[in-house]
Parts: sequence; structure tokens; C-alpha cells
Amino acid sequence: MKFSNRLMERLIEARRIVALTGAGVSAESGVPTFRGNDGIWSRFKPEELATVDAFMKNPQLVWEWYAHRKKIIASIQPNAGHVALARMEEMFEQFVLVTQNIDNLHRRAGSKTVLELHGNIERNYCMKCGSIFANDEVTIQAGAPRCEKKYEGLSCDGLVRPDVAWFGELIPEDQWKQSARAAESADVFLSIGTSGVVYPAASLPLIAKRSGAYLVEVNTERTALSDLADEFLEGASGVVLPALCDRLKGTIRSPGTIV
Ligand code: BV8
Ligand code: ZN
Repeated sequence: MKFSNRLMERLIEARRIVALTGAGVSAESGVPTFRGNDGIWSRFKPEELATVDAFMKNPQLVWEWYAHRKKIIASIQPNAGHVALARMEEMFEQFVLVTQNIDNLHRRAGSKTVLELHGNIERNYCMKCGSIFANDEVTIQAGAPRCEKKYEGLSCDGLVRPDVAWFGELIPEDQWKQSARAAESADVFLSIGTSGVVYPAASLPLIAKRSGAYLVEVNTERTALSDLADEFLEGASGVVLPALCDRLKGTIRSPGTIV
């Protein structure tokens, strides 16, 4: 795969890189995307399932959908794109990975600095007392899971929900603030495998570009961001990112110093 001299120069002289990922990065691991024709949403409408109202109206249905997704995610592996991003983290003085994905595949691939804008499907919490539960601590046999924590001998019995940001909900403030700060000071901003439909995540590339970053998009098809990007790298992230990593390998001796 060929990369432009301009891109290589920008990356070689870059000290701060931000990578924003969306469902496209996990597609090659077998996680259906949201808006593709096999996308999750093609069978359901976001407002039907990924909102607090939908959950309060029918917690059982929403839990069945998440249980189905938890099962898929537990059975798959990070792909070459996830691994390449983990390798890139070692190549730059500062490499911040911001993900919209809730599948935890970046961490499983070895990425250490991961900002999760939309939460993590491997975590759940009680809406009443805030207790956190791992997936193997919640079962949905008898309907939506209830919290069994005891307080003065009495069971909390609060409704347990997945620790993900639903539509209409604020995303985790600390994750957003760190992501926006990183975008403002990025030398190069990579937008990878996202349709750029969901806000505020979709505003990060715009913040970066406005602050002077070199904006690169990696996607199998053009998106609304493509015309604004300085480079559009067409292709699957599982192919493009490893190729970019290999191309960079020979040029960067250790984080922040270039040969
Ligand atoms: C918020 C967690 C402030 C759940 C997700 C009205 C009322 C309230 C809010 C709004 C409103 N109107 C608009 C909004 C804002 C709303 C929003 O943006 N809506 C959109 C739909 C218009 N946002 C919110 O509500 C956010 N909160 O704004 O709070 C607020 C609060 C109250 C009132 C007002 C404002 C919260 C949004 C969080 C939603 N939660 N996920 C779950 O996952 O179960 S979003 C969901 O979409 C996933 O996280 C997903 O990652 C994300 C974005 O989608 P993409 O990742 O881009 O995936 P998609 O399928 O779309 O695209 C995949 C791309 O990959 C494609 O381009 C494809 O070509 C490409 N691709 C495919 N294969 C590959 C590939 N690329 C490379 N390689 C490949 N192999
Ligand atoms: Zn509780």
C-alpha cells in the first residue's frame, strides 16, 4: 500500500497523534457495524433499544439485545487493525486512542491509553446504588438483572444496566474532556472506521482540523468527513493500519525521535 510523502513527513515529524475509532475498526473481528447493511441498527432502530426510555419501558428486550452482543464480543478477537494501533502507541511521544466502540477490543489488543466515549459492554452498573458488575456477575435468566448488594440486611434490588452511553445521555465527562483536549493539540488526527454520524464524537476531527492538525481518514467508503480530510486512505483498517505501521517502523527509532 502506498502512502503519500506528505503523510509520511507529517507522521515522522509528529509528536502528538490522536486516533478516533468507530465500529468499522471492529468489523473485521466480526462485530456488525451500526449503519452498514448488516449493521445492528438495520434490524433495530437506535431509539428502540439504545436509550434510557427504551430501557425503562422494556428492560428485558434491551438486555436481550446486549446479552446477544456480549456473547458475540466474548467470542471474537482483536484484528490486525487493533494490533497496529497498539503498536503505533509505542512509536510516538503521545498517542491517544479515542474510541466510540464499547467492545473493549483495543485494550485486548494491547492499547494502553484508551478513552471510551460510549462506555464498555464488559461493565454494568446498578441504577440505584451505583455498584459496578462485570458481565459474569449479571444474569438475565429471570428478566433484567437486579442488584443483590445488601444494605443493612436489605437487598438493594436496583435495576442493573450496561455501562454504555445511550442516545440522549451525556457521555462520560472525563473521557470527553481528555479527548477534546487531545484533539486540540494533535499534530495528526486519524479518523478510522467511523461514519461520523454520532455527536459529540464526530466533532473531534473538526476540533483537531480547526486547531491545525493534519486530518487523515481511513474508511472503506467516503463519509461526510472525507472532503475536509487532508488525506482519505480508502481501505479496510485491518489492511491500511498494519501497512502504515510497517512503513513507519523504519523511520522512527524511539518515541519522539526520528531518524
Ligand atoms: C449527547 C453506545 C448530550 C451504545 C452509542 C436529539 C436528542 C438528544 C441527542 C441528540 C439528538 N439529536 C442528535 C443528538 C446527539 C446524539 C447523536 O449524535 N445522534 C445521532 C444518531 C444523530 N448523540 C447523543 O445522544 C450522545 N449524547 O449528545 O449528549 C445531550 C444529552 C441530552 C440531550 C441533548 C444532548 C450520546 C451518543 C452515544 C450513543 N451510543 N453507542 C451501544 O453501542 O449499544 S453510538 C454507536 O454509534 C456506537 O458507539 C458507534 O460506535 C457509534 C458511531 O457509529 P460508528 O462507530 O461510526 O459506526 P457506523 O456503523 O455508523 O460506521 C462504521 C463506519 O466504518 C462506516 O463509515 C463504514 O464505511 C466503515 N467501515 C466498515 N468496515 C470497515 C470500515 N472502515 C474501515 N475498515 C473497515 N473494515
Ligand atoms: Zn444496587
